[in-house]
Amino acid sequence: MPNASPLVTVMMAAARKGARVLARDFGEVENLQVSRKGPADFVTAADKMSEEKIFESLRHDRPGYGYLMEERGEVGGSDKTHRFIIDPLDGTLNFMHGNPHFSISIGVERDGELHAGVIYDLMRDEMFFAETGHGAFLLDSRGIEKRLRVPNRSDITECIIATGTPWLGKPGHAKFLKELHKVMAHSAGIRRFGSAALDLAWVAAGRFDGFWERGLQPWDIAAGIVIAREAGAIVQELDTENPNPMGSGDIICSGKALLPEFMQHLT
Ligand code: 2AM
Ligand code: CA
Repeated sequence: MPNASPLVTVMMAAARKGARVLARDFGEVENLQVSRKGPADFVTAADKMSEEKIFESLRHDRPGYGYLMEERGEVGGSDKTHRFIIDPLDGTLNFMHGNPHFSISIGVERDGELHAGVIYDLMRDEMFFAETGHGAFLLDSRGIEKRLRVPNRSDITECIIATGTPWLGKPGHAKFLKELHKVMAHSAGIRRFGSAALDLAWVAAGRFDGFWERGLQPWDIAAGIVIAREAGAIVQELDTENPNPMGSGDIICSGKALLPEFMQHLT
């Protein structure tokens, strides 16, 4: 991994430990589908165990760093300059239904700014990683590492746009339908795959040209923001253009040339 710094290497190692838990438990999910209770409790346990393994690994390698984790919440550290932001299973609903599209996302802040991120797609054995100022990379299942650069398409009619739809109990269904209506009328196609972390990584990889979603949590997007940015994408808050969408969780991301038209369809 010639392009991974010691810190990123530590984050990758932690992600692989969480992935071992998820890979084992994903194999069980299919059997559980048929039980009356369904796999929900089992999946919650897999989520928590993945997080424990990641936490244990990072705490060993970087003692003192702080944490924000989906399951455990905030854990303070003696080192006030670093904080890991962890989603131990992004795409839980896919995992629960036996759909092999989910990931582990680990971001790290330095002095309150997003600094580095890794997103691991364990079913495809694809490790996306980036560190501010050093570029974004994909280490693939053959062990080949390649630099990611977003293709700078400007014509939305040639673009695949990813999104996340609000689900049961989440506000904003009507607003989302208006946005979807506009974007699908102008773009080549819409995708909704269910892991916001991977959506951002896939924009970085040029598999999607843009992504927007509202109401996400910091752990869904922390790592993906760094990866997409380092691949040359613009990431910002929807509506305000604030460069840090972690507060509201309303995010838009695309190549620079596409952004003005893309944004126009979301207002
Ligand atoms: P999660 O799997 O960690 O929950 C997809 O729209 C994004 O929203 C995913 O990153 C997913 O992260 C998050 N999400 C949170 N609650 C969800 C739900 N009930 N259904 C679908 N996605 C959800
Ligand atoms: Ca998530």
